[in-house]
Amino acid sequence: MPLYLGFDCSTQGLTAIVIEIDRDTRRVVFNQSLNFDRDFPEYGTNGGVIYGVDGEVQAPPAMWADALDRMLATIAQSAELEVDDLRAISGSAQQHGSVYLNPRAQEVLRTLNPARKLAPQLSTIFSRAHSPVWLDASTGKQCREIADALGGADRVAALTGSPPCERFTGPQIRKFAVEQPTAYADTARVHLVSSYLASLLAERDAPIEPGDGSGMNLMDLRDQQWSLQALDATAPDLAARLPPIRPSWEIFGTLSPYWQRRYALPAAAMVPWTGDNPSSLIGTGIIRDRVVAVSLGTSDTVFALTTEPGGPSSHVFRAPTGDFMNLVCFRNGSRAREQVRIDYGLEWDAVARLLEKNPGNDGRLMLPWLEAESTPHVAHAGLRRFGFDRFDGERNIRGLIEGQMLAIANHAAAVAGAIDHVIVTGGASVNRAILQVMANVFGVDVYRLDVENSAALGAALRAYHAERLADGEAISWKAVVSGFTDPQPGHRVSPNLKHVAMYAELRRDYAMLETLHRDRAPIC
Ligand code: ADP
Ligand code: XUL
Repeated sequence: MPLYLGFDCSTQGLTAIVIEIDRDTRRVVFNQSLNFDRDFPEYGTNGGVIYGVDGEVQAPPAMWADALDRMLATIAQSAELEVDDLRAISGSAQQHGSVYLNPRAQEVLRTLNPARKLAPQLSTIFSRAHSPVWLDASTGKQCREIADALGGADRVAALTGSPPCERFTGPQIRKFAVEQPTAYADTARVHLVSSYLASLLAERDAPIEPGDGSGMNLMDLRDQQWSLQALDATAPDLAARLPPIRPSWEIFGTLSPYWQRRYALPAAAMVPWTGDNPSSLIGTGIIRDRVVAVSLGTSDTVFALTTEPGGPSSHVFRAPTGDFMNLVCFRNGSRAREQVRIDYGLEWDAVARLLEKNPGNDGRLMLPWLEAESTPHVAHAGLRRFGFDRFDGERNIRGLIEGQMLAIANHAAAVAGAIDHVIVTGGASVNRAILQVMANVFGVDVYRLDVENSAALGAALRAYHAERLADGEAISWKAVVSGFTDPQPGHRVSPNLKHVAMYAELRRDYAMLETLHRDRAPIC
């Protein structure tokens, strides 16, 4: 029975999902994750990343390669899988992060020794040892320079889908080119995390896919090609250093001989990798109007499909369907929730009881900006409490989670307009009490999906879609996602009407506070 493999290399770990599809069967047959901190302690990460000075946040690209190697070993050894039936592979990765390869990389990738582990063989290929990732907020200066060169932040947004943003790849590349010109000169390729990992599987340069390419401030959103203007405003000779942009569903190679020999895997078709959010758009089955997806991962994101770009959303990306997607991203997601939980010494079930005990927190609000925030832009980190202090554990926990849900619901209006229901995914989506707050705040039903990692599922579904197209079957997206992403009544959380009006009032209060306390001159 045909198998399709999807990876998701997120901030904190690597997940792989294998789906089995034929005429009568559609099911997930493998779903496992590795956690970077726990399973790869030798890289010294905290939440998958390494915090530096002045807002710098990076991660070792060798760690991602190591995780890929270990996961493929597990897949190859899995008793449940007939790996010979593996037809196609795709993946997704945290967006915006970049990997810098030197001119020797191509040759090293072509001559990998299947008897040896992958990561040590890559030790000579990087022109920059660590990759800047989406949590990095160190490029405000470069954002302003790019905006100035292109006629203002609005012009950059009209061209690339987003104003210059600190975490986006273009400003990150500019900073590297200016501050480390020798290392930049020794860079032959700048990959996204997604296209880097795809290249490791194919042993050749993988293309960048338009969904993830939209998170760079470098791609012309409409024609889905590099914008030469944006490239010029960013760094010298950048065009020669970027891989081509190719359609999301265009097969670009096969699983390389290294992996075939190392783990006795077949020459499965390689489908371009995308970003975790565009991939989740597929993995949550968002192919309808008036539905918005909320991902409660390391970041919290809200996104929805749209056929035309425009409107007030802070980011417009290309979707892997060829349409567009609106997105907002909150930097203070699961890490902030996890931190307050630990600070007040509670397990998740105790957090749930607190949320249920006193919805609305007696009107006490918190702006949940434990770290610098991206929506709205807030450079100065720190929780802002109104009407309580840090010693009141219950109010702090409710204040943070309710504050996050109020922010998500308020900003969702820019992403999707009117909303009939919400699909929720990501690590925190298993927490029903959080989903109840979300349903009460939105005032609509919230559905959790069977498969919690919608990015990896989306990648497996994209692999299936591309392989079917290549085989001459004009398959629709509805047919692709059917049976995997249908909201189940048992997973529905409905708003409690007793609380909806109260939260509607709190949403207005929260929006006012946010306006008062956000940065006056936002970068992004
Ligand atoms: P990412 O894909 O961004 O790496 P995940 O979507 O896997 O992240 O989510 C990981 C997060 O899920 C953890 O940081 C953790 O705080 C959160 N999480 C796990 N279990 C729960 C729970 N029961 N309630 C709330 N949050 C949870
Ligand atoms: C989106 C964003 C994050 C990362 C990590 O713009 O920065 O959601 O993709 O998940």
